[in-house]
Amino acid sequence: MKNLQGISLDTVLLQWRALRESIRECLRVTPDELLGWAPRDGMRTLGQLYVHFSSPLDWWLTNSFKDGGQWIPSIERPSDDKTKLDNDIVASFERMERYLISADLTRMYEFKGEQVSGYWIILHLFEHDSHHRGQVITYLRMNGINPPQV
Ligand code: NI
Repeated sequence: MKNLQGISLDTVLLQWRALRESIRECLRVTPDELLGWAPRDGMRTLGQLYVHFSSPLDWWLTNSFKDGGQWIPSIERPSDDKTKLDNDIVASFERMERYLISADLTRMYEFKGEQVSGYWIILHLFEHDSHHRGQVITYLRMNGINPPQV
């Protein structure tokens, strides 16, 4: 089986950075009045979805990678302020990049009772961003807003 660790971290970060820029573009075309909108009760609002791009990265960095930084739970972050949402999306990714530059991704970490590698975590977080960007795009289209091209 091919060893995926042969993919350089630079390649992963290049793709991930582009994904994050696309998420920021979604935020730019989101009207302020839609930040509190959700398709139905019990689902995250659009604003809460944008919070959900920064809080999980901070969670992993604080609790698993233990980079010494802070994690603020989603519920304590404002979801109605586009400038703050954008700043947090950028800051959480820059924090991840700073950590990854010197990280040993072959190291194993505990997650839900299992051992996972740093590579697994990065792939998981990339997939998480991609999944929720799709959700944001669906929300935007349901409101007649054209999302950026992927
Ligand atoms: Ni999620």
